[in-house]
Amino acid sequence: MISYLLQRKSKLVYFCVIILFILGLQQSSHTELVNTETSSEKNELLNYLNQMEGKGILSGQQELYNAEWIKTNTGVYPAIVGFDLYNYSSALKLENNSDQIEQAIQWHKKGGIVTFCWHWVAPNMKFSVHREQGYYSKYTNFDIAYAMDHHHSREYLMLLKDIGLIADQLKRLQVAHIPVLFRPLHEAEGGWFWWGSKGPKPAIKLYKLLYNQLTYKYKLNNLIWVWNSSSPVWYPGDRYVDIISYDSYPQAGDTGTVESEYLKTKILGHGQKLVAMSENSTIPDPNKLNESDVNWIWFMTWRDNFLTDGKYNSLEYIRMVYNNPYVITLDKLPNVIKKDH
Ligand SMILES: *[C@@H]1O[C@H](CO)[C@@H](O)[C@H](O)[C@H]1NC(C)=O
Ligand SMILES: *[C@@H]1O[C@H](CO)[C@@H](O)[C@H](O)[C@H]1NC(C)=O
Ligand SMILES: *[C@@H]1O[C@H](CO)[C@@H](O)[C@H](O)[C@H]1NC(C)=O
Ligand SMILES: CC(=O)N[C@H]1CO[C@H](CO)[C@@H](O)[C@@H]1O
Repeated sequence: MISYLLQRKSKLVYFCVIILFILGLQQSSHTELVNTETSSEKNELLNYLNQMEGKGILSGQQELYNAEWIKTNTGVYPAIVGFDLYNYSSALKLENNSDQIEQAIQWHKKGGIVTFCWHWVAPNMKFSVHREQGYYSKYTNFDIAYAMDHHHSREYLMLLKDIGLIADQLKRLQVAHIPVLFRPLHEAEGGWFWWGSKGPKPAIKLYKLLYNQLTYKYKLNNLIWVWNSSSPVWYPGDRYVDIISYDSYPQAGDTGTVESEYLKTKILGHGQKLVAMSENSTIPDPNKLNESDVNWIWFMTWRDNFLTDGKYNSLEYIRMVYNNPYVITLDKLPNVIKKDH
């Protein structure tokens, strides 16, 4: 009998712990800054995102010209525009022939939020016909595991050099007081990009190298670090990540809230990290999001056909989304983000 009671009791305790955990998830969702020496712009943006959790979803679109398409077709701009450091990869030998930084500055002057990913062309890509797609594992023999285990190797030094080039570019944004939602080494766990091709260990090592170099060597304090994986084995750790994101490519036209991935991602950050849908084909229905406890902080539709082909998102649906009260568009961003510098 006593043991029966004890059993009952321990079940009750167990139950309470779970409830407390769930409550904790809802109450304490508050992203601590991973890097303490941060710019005030970064703090303000992160504070704003924390405030908005569960109250709305920020709209995002990859590429400024696609954001212009949204303005033309819906009457409003998205809150976030996504850019790519791709063309600054040293292997492309473009000698700074990219205007993504200029475009980002222009977007910030309009009051918008900036996010960057980096389709990092493997630094040893030379005269291959596939050089321009040298971020795919299948087009490069760059061995990230070897590089990360041999700090005197040519490969490792190449990585350091590329990180330096990127730092120069990101520094231009820091000088212009622009906080950046920075999402490097995205989709690592897919394995289709070279930084993920040798499994989680070297990918995490590279992510930490990137973090430490940009933060401590190059003193960048305007980056909000966004990690793209909901898998625990790929997670670099709370100290290196501000926001966790999931890239969602559902069946065309599936407007669900993607709840299970949301929960997985939320638990990975111990309930403490904001969760974003960093790439998105079909946009989740804001009305369903408002009714649910699925609090993606932003969505970002990938470029061109994902936005405009009418299959992933019909024009009528895009108009509904962008004019929905739950969706934060550029005109709804507070003045604190829209500072003129
Ligand atoms: C990279 O540069 C090429 C050539 O200038 C341009 O067509 C392309 O849009 C650029 N891509 C990105 C992501 O900046
Ligand atoms: C590329 O841009 C960086 C940062 O603005 C600059 O330091 C560097 O000299 C440029 N390189 C060339 C070849 O123009
Ligand atoms: C969310 O739904 C509630 C209940 O239907 C509604 O009152 C509220 O206006 C909605 N909020 C937004 C921001 O859409
Ligand atoms: C975490 C996370 O979201 N990881 C995702 C990153 O993107 C790839 C490709 O979309 C997904 O497969 C991962 O699950």
